[in-house]
Amino acid sequence: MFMHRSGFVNIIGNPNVGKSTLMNVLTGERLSVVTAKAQTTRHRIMGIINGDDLQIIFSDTPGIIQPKYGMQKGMMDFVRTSFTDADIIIYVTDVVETPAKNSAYISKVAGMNIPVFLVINKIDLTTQEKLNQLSEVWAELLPNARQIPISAKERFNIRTVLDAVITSLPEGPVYFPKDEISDKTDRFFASEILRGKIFEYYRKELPYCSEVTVETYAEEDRIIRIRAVILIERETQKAILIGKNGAALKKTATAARKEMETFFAKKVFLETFVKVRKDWRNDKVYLKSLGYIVQ
Ligand SMILES: Nc1nc2c(ncn2[C@@H]2O[C@H](COP(=O)(O)OP(=O)(O)OP(=O)(O)O)[C@@H](O)[C@H]2O)c(=O)[nH]1
Ligand SMILES: [Mg+2]
Repeated sequence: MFMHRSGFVNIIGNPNVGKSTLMNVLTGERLSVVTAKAQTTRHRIMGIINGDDLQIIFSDTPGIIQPKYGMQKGMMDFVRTSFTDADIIIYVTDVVETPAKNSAYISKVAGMNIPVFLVINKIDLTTQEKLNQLSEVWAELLPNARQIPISAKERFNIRTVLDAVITSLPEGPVYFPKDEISDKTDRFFASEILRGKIFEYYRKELPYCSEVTVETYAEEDRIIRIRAVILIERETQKAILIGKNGAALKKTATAARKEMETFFAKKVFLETFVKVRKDWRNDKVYLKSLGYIVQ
């Protein structure tokens, strides 16, 4: 008899350990923005692998933090739901962070009744001896988890993660149409690409005070016309964002447009506008329209 297997494989862990990099290499798509800065990912982003007899729905999630703003509370709600609807958990750590950093969440993972894979990432940065020591510490913290050391950046051992997931995948329905690779829209990906460039090109708190919304996304035969608004908290940040004679924003927008053209495989016309909204990260109306408060 034909059996279809499917499930939600939720990728959880502290900021900056490489969750988004891992989801991108597992799915072979650049669905999630990766930057050197912590707290890059703000939403739950699904990346789907489809086969005739299986559907794996990975979820990339924001790094676990103590929320200070309404926006961060929303981010942690995405993490919480990812705990409750998971069929399989991939808990990501790396060779840089202190293992017991997040004891509340780690005991939560330890007590779960589903397969848990502890992925130790960035092994390109360590030695076998140090990795062995780290592995022993984790074996005490998460005794039921299968450990898989990887380097997401160098694509080392990714196949092992995928095989482990496929082996543990339960019997289940087709959750998404088989031609879909994510739950997110093109509009979302466009806004994320621009936000990623802001994370890359600006320093200090500016990236954290900014958000991007795509107000127009019009796909024509040969070109996609995108109008994006960058939301920022203060006038002083607006000046930095735009730069002298608009040079800084121009550089950022050009890099974003090029990445959009690769992502959508089409020419893109990108217009950007900057809007100052004091304390938007605590503004319920904004947070709702930006998808941080889900009802
Ligand atoms: N050396 C090394 N760096 C890596 C590896 N995987 C990811 N990185 C880097 O680690 C940084 C963070 O990667 P992300 O994938 O954005 O991490 P994340 O866990 O999604 O971070 P948040 O979204 O902020 O929670 C980036 O600079 C990556 O290039 C790896 O295997 N080795
Ligand atoms: Mg991320």
